[in-house]
Amino acid sequence: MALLVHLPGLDASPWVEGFRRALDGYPVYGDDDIVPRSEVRYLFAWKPAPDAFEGLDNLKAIFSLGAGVDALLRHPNLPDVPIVRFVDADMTQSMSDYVIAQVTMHHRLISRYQAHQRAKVWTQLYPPPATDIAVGIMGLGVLGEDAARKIKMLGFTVNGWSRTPKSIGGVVSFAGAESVPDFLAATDILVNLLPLTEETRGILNTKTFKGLRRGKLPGGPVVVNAARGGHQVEADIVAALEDGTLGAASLDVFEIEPLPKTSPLWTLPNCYITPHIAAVSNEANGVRYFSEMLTAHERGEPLANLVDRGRGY
Ligand code: NDP
Ligand code: OXD
Repeated sequence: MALLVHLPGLDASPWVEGFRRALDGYPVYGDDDIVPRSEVRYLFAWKPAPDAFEGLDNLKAIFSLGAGVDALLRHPNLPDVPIVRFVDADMTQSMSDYVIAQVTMHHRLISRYQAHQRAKVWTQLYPPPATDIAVGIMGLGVLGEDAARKIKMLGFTVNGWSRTPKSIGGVVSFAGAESVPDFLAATDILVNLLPLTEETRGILNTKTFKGLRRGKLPGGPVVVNAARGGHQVEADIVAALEDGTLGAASLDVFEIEPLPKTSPLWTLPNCYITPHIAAVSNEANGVRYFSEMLTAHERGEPLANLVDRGRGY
């Protein structure tokens, strides 16, 4: 029996040491160790390498460092074992913080005041009341639901779009592909918190942007993407920011990460870039969560927060 920590491209040592402390005697290996691969029962992973699963013949479960499991599900040699994704109150709070920061920044026209400040212009612009502005959240799962509730508490009108209908206090629920036009037509600030699946890839495109409500938010509708770069068609975002289809965009994730220096997104004045930090997995919480999961599973208890491979999230 053993746990293998496989985090290519990241510094895995704090996680390996954390798991060793928390699991007290249970064998924990990192990729740099000589790993007895047939003894590995649990794999803790993020963006697995092509040979990540080779020789793991006794694997019982995969633990995902991230809430999103698209990189795992894309792996051509993914073994048929349960996948547990990371669900964590601090991560949820961080994502809601990020969404609140972007939504309130765009609502209060801070982007326009920044341009005025650079030009030393004193012009009073009046943002509409929050109640007149509708925030549309795509994805009402663990992260989207919390963000929706908190944005609602700030006074905004909140629309939510999901696969199945939801009942979240004061949030207008739109469900399924057929409801997209109505959802967009009622939305000024579009926030994406969907998982990346075959159905959601490329969803942030010209057609979507043109479907958003115009006339309420000075400068035009806004898109906030904190989910995955694969959701956005970056050429369409650039064009929409340049021709006024979008007033602004806040992007935390990109088609290619790190965002290449040649990307025009870097220099567009109405594009707000952060380097995939909206909600980073907290190491102490992650070690506790997955150690407890592993220990309970070894006692014969069921795993929680399992990925549904059929749905893709
Ligand atoms: P969940 O699995 O809890 O929620 C997913 C939501 O998306 C559900 O409401 C689901 O609907 C909805 N959904 C899925 N497919 C569709 C579809 N085809 N049409 C409409 N709705 C759909 O995910 P989380 O909230 O935990 O995380 C969301 C994503 O956020 C992650 O997958 C990850 O990519 C991203 N993320 C980004 C981070 C960052 O730092 N930038 C950090 C953490 C996560 P239903 O409820 O009906 O099933
Ligand atoms: C995640 C992420 O999916 O950080 O958790 O992107």
